[in-house]
Amino acid sequence: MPDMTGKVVLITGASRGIGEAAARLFAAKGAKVMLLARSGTRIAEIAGEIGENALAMPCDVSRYWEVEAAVTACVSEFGRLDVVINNAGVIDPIGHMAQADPENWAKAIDINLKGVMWGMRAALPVMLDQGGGTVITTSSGAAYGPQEGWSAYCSSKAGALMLTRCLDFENRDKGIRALGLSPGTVATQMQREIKASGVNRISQLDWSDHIPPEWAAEALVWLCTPAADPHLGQDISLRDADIRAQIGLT
Ligand code: NJP
Repeated sequence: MPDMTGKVVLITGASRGIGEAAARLFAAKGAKVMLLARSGTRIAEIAGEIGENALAMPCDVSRYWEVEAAVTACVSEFGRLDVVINNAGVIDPIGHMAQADPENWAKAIDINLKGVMWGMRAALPVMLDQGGGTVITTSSGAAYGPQEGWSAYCSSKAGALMLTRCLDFENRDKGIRALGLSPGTVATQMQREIKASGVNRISQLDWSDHIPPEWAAEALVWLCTPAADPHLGQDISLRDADIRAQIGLT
């Protein structure tokens, strides 16, 4: 079982789903956790339940200055920053490109793509000063191929994967571990929104097809261990039976 004692982990999109499960699991493994999301009351409740090793700060990842302020607060409170989980994400807007509302479409890019870059940009100076750190981005199968109605989501996730690759390319030799997690389909609010849309084959999946968010959290913890080093600069996929076995998910 990976031990995260003494590590400081900042998690975006920690108000529910994969991010909430990750905050609880990293803390259970001994880490100090900083929870970020726009729903300030909810993350404060979760941090309160976790206890003294958790802090919450409202943050919209599409605003660089809010992400930078959160990293500064994390370092000032916990003294360092070992892991960033760029997990915040949205599926909206779902719809065909011919009818896309330009502002809504751009908002998804602001969150899913620019938000990932802001997490990397804000954390890197701290991590480089410390001599290293791990940056994990919650990726998606959508980074690799189109899905009907998901042009914003697919293109933002493809871009975020390229950010992981660029981060690794520029910084691996400086101790930065850049990785992505493609979780498969997970039983969270995002899948409820996908189901409600009725668009594309993923909306037709049965709820029992989805993995629990706790599995994705286990994978995020595993990605912080040297066992994941062969995957630096890439995504791992929880659809891969060999990866699941290595993590201990059955
Ligand atoms: O979704 P959900 P998941 N600034 O909707 C936050 C990827 N993924 O846990 O701000 C800051 O329960 C939002 O908080 P709030 C997916 O693309 C999923 O499934 O309070 N935070 C909430 O905490 C995403 O990257 C599946 O609304 C913002 C969280 O994001 C990650 O997994 C499959 C924000 C979303 O929680 C977590 O998604 C896959 C902002 N501007 C990849 N906007 C899947 N579920 O099947 C949103 O391949 N958030």
